Order: sequence, then C-alpha cells, then structure tokens
Amino acid sequence: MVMTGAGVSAESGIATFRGDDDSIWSRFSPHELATESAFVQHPERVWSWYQWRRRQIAQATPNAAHLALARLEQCVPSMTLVTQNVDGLHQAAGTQNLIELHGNIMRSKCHMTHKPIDPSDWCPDGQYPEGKPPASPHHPKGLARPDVVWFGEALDSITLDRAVASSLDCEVFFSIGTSAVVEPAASLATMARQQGACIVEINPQHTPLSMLADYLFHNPAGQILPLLVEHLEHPH
Ligand code: BV8
Repeated sequence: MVMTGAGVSAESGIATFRGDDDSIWSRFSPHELATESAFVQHPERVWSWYQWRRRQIAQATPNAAHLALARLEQCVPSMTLVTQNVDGLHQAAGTQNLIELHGNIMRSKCHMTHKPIDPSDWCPDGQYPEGKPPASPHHPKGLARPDVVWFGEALDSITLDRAVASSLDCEVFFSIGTSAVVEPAASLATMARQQGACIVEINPQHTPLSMLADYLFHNPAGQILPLLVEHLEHPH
C-alpha cells in the first residue's frame, strides 16, 4: 500500500500545505479557507483560492515520483495507492488502483445538495476565473464548491473503508510526502503497523510517523522512488 501527500506533488511545482516556507498554509490558516463555514462566510475568497490552485494544477505535469509509482503498480499489481492529494496527478501518471481520500479539486459540486456540477458551468473555455462561485443548477440557494473534503467534513465512508481495508491487509506500507498529521489519513499507517506491515517513510523531514518507520528515506520522492522501482524491476 502507498499513502501519498502533498510532498509528492511538490516537484510538480504545487505548493505543499506545511513543511516549507512557501507552502499554501504558511500564508493562510487552514480554517480561513478549507472549511464549509469559511465558504459560507466568504464564498468569493474560498472559491478564488481554489480557482488559483486549479490554474496551478492545470499547468502541472506528473513528476518522477508520480511516474515511478505508476511503474511500481506495474511491478506489483496488488498495490493500492491511497492519496490525500486532490490534484489528479497520480491518474495523469497512469496509476490505476487509486483511492482519493480527500476528493478531487478538478470537480465541483453544489454546496447545498452535493450533486456534481458540470465543468462547463464553472471553468468556461478551460479558464478558472476568480470571483463569486457560480450558482448551482441543483438548488435555488446553491453555489458551486470544489468536490474536496474540507476540515470538519467527514470523508466518504466507502472510500475510507477501502483505504482501511488496504491498511489492514498490506505487507508493506509506504508513507510518501505527507506530514502525517491530518486525520483520519494519518491513522492508516498505525493500523498497518499494528497488523505487522513494514513501514517505509519517504520525506526529507521527520514526521510523527518517523519513529515508527522500519525504513526512512530523507530524500525527495522524485529522487528516491525511481531508484527503488528500478531495483524492483531489475533486481541485481
Ligand atoms: C474529519 C482537501 C470528522 C482540501 C484536506 C484528531 C486530532 C486533531 C484533529 C483532528 C482529528 N481528527 C480529525 C481532526 C480534524 C482534521 C485534522 O486532521 N486536522 C489536522 C490539522 C490535525 N481532520 C478533518 O477535519 C477530517 N475530517 O475528521 O471529520 C467528522 C466525522 C463525522 C462527521 C463530521 C466530521 C478531514 C481532513 C481532510 C481535510 N482536507 N484536503 C484541500 O486540499 O483544499 S487535507 C490537506 O492536508 C490536503 O489534502 C493535504 O494533502 C493534507 C495533508 O497534508 P499533507 O498531504 O501531509 O501535506 P503537508 O503539506 O502537510 O506535508 C507535505 C510533506 O511533504 C511535508 O512533510 C514535507 O516535508 C514533505 N515533502 C516536501 N517535498 C517533498 C516531500 N516529501 C517527499 N518528496 C518531496 N519532494
């Protein structure tokens, strides 16, 4: 099983949430932006922040870490990749067996009914205009919001159950590019460890998981993952 966080997309030029000085959260408090109450109080501010992120992501391409993980899945067909990221770069790299724990920023839904809203309603001709979120076609008071899990919102129960099942079943658990603080994602590693999985962490910085890991690689994911996969593809 592989769990990834924002650090895997850092080498695609997408700012992480913590852990470096130009990260998104260093300029904002998570609760200013990624919560339902923030959206209800300041829809234009929250919507514009997401449109700014969408513009970044639309120009981003998968990096060596994403591509190596797609190759790893070819070598190990039983692999499940669980990501906290909402940028869609694992799919773009070719990963098939993917669980998006926190949704996907390139989808929008009605903030009242949670029904999906077609991209043509909120990103006309592929642009991501900032400003007021478009009205929802599903509810007279509905607005378009990103289809991601905000702080204080429950994860989709089926999605979470699939990720838990993978944690309880895996022999090796890779934690890559995550600060291992956001719950319930962070608990998946401890569940895996409790059932005896070997824990491998790839992160230039220490995290709360580091003391539990059997193997630590303090390297950028884009540097070390291709080497690991190369070794698996061509064991010496
Ligand atoms: C819920 C989508 C309940 C939005 C995100 C227990 C204790 C305390 C708090 C809580 C708790 N349980 C729940 C909470 C509250 C909260 C939480 O966990 N808070 C944290 C801050 C403590 N959790 C929730 O609210 C969750 N919901 O529990 O609901 C509930 C139940 C029933 C009914 C109602 C409610 C929902 C959490 C989901 C929030 N949404 N994203 C968006 O993206 O806008 S989370 C957000 O953080 C992103 O998804 C991000 O991926 C995620 C985690 O961060 P990381 O991925 O780890 O990224 P980060 O920047 O932190 O770290 C990057 C790492 O990469 C760094 O360590 C860095 O060193 C490393 N790195 C950098 N470069 C590289 C690298 N590594 C490798 N290579 C590199 N090149």
